[in-house]
Amino acid sequence: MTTPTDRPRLLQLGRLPPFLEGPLAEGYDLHRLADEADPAAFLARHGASFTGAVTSAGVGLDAPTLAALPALRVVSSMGVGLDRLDLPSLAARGVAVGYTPDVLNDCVADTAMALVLAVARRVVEADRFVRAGRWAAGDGFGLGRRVSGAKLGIVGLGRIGRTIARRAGGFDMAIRYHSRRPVAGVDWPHEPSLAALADWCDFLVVITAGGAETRHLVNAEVLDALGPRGFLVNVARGSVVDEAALVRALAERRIAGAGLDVFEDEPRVPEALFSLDNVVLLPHVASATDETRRAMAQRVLDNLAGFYRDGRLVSAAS
Ligand code: NAP
Ligand code: 8YV
Repeated sequence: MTTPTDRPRLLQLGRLPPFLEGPLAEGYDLHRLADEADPAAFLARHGASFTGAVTSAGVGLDAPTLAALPALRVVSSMGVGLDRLDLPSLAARGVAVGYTPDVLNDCVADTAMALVLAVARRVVEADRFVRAGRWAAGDGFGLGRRVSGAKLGIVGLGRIGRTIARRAGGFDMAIRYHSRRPVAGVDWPHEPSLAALADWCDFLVVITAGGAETRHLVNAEVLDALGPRGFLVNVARGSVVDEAALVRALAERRIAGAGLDVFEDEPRVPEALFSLDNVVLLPHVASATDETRRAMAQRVLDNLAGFYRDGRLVSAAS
């Protein structure tokens, strides 16, 4: 049942935190698609009444939903990744797209460093060892690998990649990076070949954009170049790494270990990883702090407010 209102009518796709849903429901005529028993039937009847959609990086806006929203003028997405938004189709329709860059750089970079330290110093494995009573039983735990002064390769020196590099500098790490083009104004050496970067480094941290262009950028060849003393950390998108090749490389100890925040078919994680002690697995939480998620939520609201005020978003994806 829908009732006319002066407030712009917004369609909510997927779950959003209460500190975003609350203000959205106050400022807009918000409708959650997930509340509908038959979302397709709902959209067929009411799709034309929505001028805005609010979503998140992990949910995006799929083609059937976009087609069912003929009056859509703005999409506001919580997150920086744009791989689940069809930007060319949205642009062709004249739909403005807002997202939340920069406000999450610090926390995602912190998580990348947490994974570097966790896999190298075997933090999670050591915790399991203590809880299982093995320390008390007199078992030996063995040695980890030194992080300070080690070599860090960054795949994607964008906003977050640069933030990771600065943190790694604090650990006296040597830094090189790979991206399609060298980044102007930075001193870290650019490595045009990803395999060569993997061969050079001790830790390969992946923080490129997702999507078709970066699919399986980190493949079996890159993992073999990383080698049995190299660690992979992925805080970008699961699609950037050939996950089947990664599972094989980890199981066969052809790489030393991996710290993974993202997976190819989230929230499904390959079961073969569960029994490996050389991996640390996170449920896509790199930006998930109270402070950062609130800042992201605020940017979602600011993008919508700007658009409905004068057509200008604070952070427009173009
Ligand atoms: P950004 O500033 O746009 O940086 C993206 C970087 O990826 C650029 O350095 C870009 O350089 C590089 N890149 C793009 N395509 C490439 C390719 N084919 N080969 C090599 N490098 C490529 O983005 P950001 O804000 O740092 O965010 C990066 C990504 O992190 C997001 O798109 C998102 O998917 C992911 N992310 C994940 C989480 C999480 O919770 N795990 C949180 C936030 C973001 P060139 O264009 O020069 O190649
Ligand atoms: C979150 C992310 O998963 O920003 C991104 O691209 O992957 C993460 O910050 C998500 O968008 C939270 O809504």
